[in-house]
Amino acid sequence: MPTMLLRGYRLPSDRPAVMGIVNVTPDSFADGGRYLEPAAAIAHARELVAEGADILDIGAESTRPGATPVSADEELARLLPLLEAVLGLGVPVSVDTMKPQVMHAVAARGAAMLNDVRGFRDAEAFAAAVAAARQGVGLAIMHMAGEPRTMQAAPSYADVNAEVDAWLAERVAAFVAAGVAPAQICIDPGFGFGKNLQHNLALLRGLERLTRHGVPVLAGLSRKSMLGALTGRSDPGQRLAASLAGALIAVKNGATILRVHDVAATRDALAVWCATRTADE
Ligand code: HH2
Repeated sequence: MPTMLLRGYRLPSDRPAVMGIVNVTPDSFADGGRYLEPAAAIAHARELVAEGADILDIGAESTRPGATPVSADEELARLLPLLEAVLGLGVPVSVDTMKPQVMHAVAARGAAMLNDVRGFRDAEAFAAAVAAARQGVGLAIMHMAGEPRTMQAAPSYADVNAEVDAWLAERVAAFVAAGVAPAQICIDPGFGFGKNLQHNLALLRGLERLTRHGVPVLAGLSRKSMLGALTGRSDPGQRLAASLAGALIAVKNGATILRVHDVAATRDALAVWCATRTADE
């Protein structure tokens, strides 16, 4: 299993890694407002680590369609106290941000990974990511068609798997050409980001294609609306069973990092999966 080196940390290579989500936002789709107070967010992060998170992903700006944009100053005001508090929990900390200014600031303060849903597609974000990678920071490159506010308007692809694959391959090649080690990179097809249900299902079915780039594949399906559409559950909090099913399908199809809200349940599901797979899987 390809693994990642993140500022002195190494993700497990004998089982898929679990990335626990901590959102300090008023409006995230699944947990908006729950952990806006720093103390609540810190307590939640501790809980996720105790449940077996291998990495934490902290975010201060919701990416859901129609979410209110946040200034870099506001984003940092939410992130920095949390980052400082969770750096001592013994797991690498990823920061989910689209802003170069935030990338520079959190890398300087010890973040071990930058996770950009825009895939560092602008020159400034790319430069910030390369500079951070020189300090050992890992990069999660996600595919998103368009921009968060409008991405779900009318997503359209001739061949979603081929297009997402080609886009991610180009991003990996650009980072490697800029001197970033493949062990510091993971790629993510971006479930729900500029994709309709059929696109999401095609990507999940065809995930293995992305493993050919030799870097870990990260999958974020947890509580997403595609699972609501499949189960008829409009409340994201009611999508645990669907999330676990999605996580295991992603793992079976090659994902080695799972971005999830429900760490303990995901670790349990993975324990069963790991115990029953054959040596060549
Ligand atoms: N999904 C969300 C946010 N960031 N990053 C990666 N790499 N992959 C994902 O699938 C992904 C992501 C959306 O989930 P969440 O953080 O729970 O919601 P919101 O963006 O509303 O805060």
